[in-house]
Amino acid sequence: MTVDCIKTVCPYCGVGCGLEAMPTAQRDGTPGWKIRGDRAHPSSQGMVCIKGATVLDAIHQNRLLQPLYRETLEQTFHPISWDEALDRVATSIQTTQQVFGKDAIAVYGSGQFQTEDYYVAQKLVKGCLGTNNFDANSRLCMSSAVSGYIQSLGADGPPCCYDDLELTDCAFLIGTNTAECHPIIFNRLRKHHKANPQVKMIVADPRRTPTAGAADLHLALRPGTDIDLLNGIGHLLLQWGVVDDAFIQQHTHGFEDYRAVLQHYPPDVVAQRCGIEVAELETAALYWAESQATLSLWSMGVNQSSEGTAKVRSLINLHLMTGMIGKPGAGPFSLTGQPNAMGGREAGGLSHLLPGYRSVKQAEHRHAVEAFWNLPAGQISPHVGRTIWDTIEGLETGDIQFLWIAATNPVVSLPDLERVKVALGRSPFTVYQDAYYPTETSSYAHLLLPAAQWSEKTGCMTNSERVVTLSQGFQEPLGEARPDWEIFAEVGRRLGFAEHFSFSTSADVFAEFVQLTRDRPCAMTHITHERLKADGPQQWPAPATRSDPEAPPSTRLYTDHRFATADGRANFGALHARGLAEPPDPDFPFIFTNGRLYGHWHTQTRTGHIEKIRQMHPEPFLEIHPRDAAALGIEGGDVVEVRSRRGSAQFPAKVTRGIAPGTVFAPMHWGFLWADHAEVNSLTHPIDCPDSRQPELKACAVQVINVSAARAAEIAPALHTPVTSQ
Ligand SMILES: Nc1nc2c(c(=O)[nH]1)N[C@H]1C(S)=C(S)[C@@H](COP(=O)(O)OP(=O)(O)OC[C@H]3O[C@@H](n4cnc5c(=O)[nH]c(N)nc54)[C@H](O)[C@@H]3O)O[C@H]1N2
Ligand SMILES: Nc1nc2c(c(=O)[nH]1)N[C@H]1C(S)=C(S)[C@@H](COP(=O)(O)OP(=O)(O)OC[C@H]3O[C@@H](n4cnc5c(=O)[nH]c(N)nc54)[C@H](O)[C@@H]3O)O[C@H]1N2
Ligand code: SF4
Ligand SMILES: [Mo]
Repeated sequence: MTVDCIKTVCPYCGVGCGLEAMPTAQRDGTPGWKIRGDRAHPSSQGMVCIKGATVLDAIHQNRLLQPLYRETLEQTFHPISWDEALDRVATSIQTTQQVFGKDAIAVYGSGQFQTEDYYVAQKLVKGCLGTNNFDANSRLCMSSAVSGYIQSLGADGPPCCYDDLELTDCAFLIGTNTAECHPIIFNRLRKHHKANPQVKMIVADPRRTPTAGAADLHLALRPGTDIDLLNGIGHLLLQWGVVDDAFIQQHTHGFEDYRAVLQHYPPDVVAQRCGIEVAELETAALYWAESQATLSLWSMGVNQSSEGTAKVRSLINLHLMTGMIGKPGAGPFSLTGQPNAMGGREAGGLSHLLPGYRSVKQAEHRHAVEAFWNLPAGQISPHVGRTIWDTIEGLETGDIQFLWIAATNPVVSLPDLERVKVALGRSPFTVYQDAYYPTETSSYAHLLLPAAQWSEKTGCMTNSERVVTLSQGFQEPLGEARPDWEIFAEVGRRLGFAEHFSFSTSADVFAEFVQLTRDRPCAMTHITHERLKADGPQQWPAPATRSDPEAPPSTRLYTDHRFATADGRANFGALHARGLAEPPDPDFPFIFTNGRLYGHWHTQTRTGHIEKIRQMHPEPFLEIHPRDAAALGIEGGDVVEVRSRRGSAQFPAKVTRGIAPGTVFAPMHWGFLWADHAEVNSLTHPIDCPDSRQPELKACAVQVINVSAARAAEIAPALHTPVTSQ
């Protein structure tokens, strides 16, 4: 029998490239699979980067194959049956509820869930268990974009599409290293830029990244000065009269207050605060002024900030002032980090959200969802649940007694790691559901549940341009691994909610979920697994499902300039720059920032096992400007110690003009399983944006110490060959 190729989607970044799995015979004759880009996929048109191309290489290594349990963290794990594992989870939830109350339970999920996993978890936690303590790692990633869109435009949802990459005449990239982190989006933009010399590309990033290297103008701003920069551009546009008066009058609120704020951002003040030249600022404003269609792209340099929401809104302000939204080639476009952080937002996967872009704070939203779930009125709590950092604090105080972590590795990715480790060490019961073992987080868990992963389960993922693709499974889960949604549903059944979790396939789950999107901004009632298989990827919102049949097509949002607010007008934000939560000072004189490398994915559970990628990025490093290096007597390759008020880490120095003086950078990928003492998050702090509650992972104040040659040998970060589990 011949097996056709199976269409699926890349499980790494939010570009959401289409992949095809092709059956093939391996060298020893056994059947296997190989991966290639799906030319028919509208978002990626057959392209893939190194991560997508090598994804199959890491699926079989270091997997968690069966449930493992231990009474205390000091003990070693022993295998238990699924039946016993699920009973333990259900019993522990019941006991916790009875003794400590509903809100003593917390669940921490991930933008690497499929939409079905997210949805079943929301129904279980926010519906059946009656606590909103479900948060996801998107809190560390996209939550500032979510709150910025909601406050400015009335609803979440990136308004642009990837075709805009080829239609823009000015691409403004701020706080995003698109070339390394969203490579296929960057490829599309770069081709357009190269073919059309009049098209401008501006990159605002403290580092000279490969993205910045391709730009016409690189604004190497000081970390945390984005609002100064954006208001500085606004000031000049206003001064030059580059303002769409008709758009502002008919479609917005709050321009006068914004105009008043802009008066405080004259070029000389802004340039000085940002650490750039006045001429550079003027050039950036000029490119905006000359453009008929400006497209802004942003990611973590903007979102991961104690003023993340204000940064997002300040960027959207520029688009509202110039009317650059809802038209081809223009608009504010957040690049989603994880492959399904978008689906997570649709399914309500943060502690203040409910499915269908609803909010736990709105009574009519709660009632609609309670009724749909066939739960008593008042079952969903009106209180915003704990963010993941609130949960860490809850472990410290004893308010959280049961913690369930899935598809994320917080013992690498949360800020202030030493504090996180101590808090997790105190957790009475931690369940950890992951595909791999060991990970840094498995060291802090009592019960490990083996999760089936990409290629072994079928479900939906939504990419940055609102395109939903079916990620089809094509091989059996390894060992006893099970899909996340099935595990949540099974626990729900054991807790007495048999009828609520009677799904037999993920297609059933999806069919139920999409009903909750009816007439919502993320309307996708027309999408089913069947349709995705037959017709390929689908974008939302879909006109066919709207009550208004005259509704414009869904490729771009707000083409009619009616925004998702009560009166249809967008809101300017009158926002001043506050700067970093922990600015440098004489004791901690450097700003430490951090980020990603092209080949590695986060905490390396997959990419750390791929030889080609390991060779590409053999070790962690600290980028430091030659001026700072000279002052400290540091030469390339010297081991330096970086200390913050919370912890320290050591890295070989990489002396480079690619980083702004006064700022140092290290990659985030090396947790304690991969190198000794090179964890960036031992340095970072958890202070967050008051609106989005997203922590300022991108900046903290540090000292940089040149470790003498003698000590260097002693403390050089020993690289680990990954431990093989089974
Ligand atoms: N290769 C690879 N690709 C990935 C991922 C991965 O792990 N590896 N992860 C995915 C995920 S989940 C995400 S969220 C995205 C992240 O994608 P990006 O946001 O592009 O990645 P980062 O490297 O974290 O940060 C981007 C840039 O922000 C800059 N920056 C730091 N502070 C500031 C500031 O104050 N202002 C400005 N303007 N810039 C600043 C940094 O110098 C850095 O170059 O990537 C996705 N894609
Ligand atoms: N300092 C600093 N810290 C950061 C960031 C930063 O820029 N700087 N970025 C933040 C951001 S934007 C993000 S998104 C996070 C990412 O941080 P994490 O989410 O902690 O990183 P990952 O390595 O992607 O972890 C995903 C886990 O899910 C597992 N997994 C894969 N597929 C499945 C599946 O189908 N089911 C289950 N159950 N498990 C699966 C993998 O084995 C892995 O352990 O890091 C955040 N932390
Ligand atoms: S760009 Fe992102 S989605 Fe596309 S292949 Fe690379 S990692 Fe996968
Ligand atoms: Mo992310």
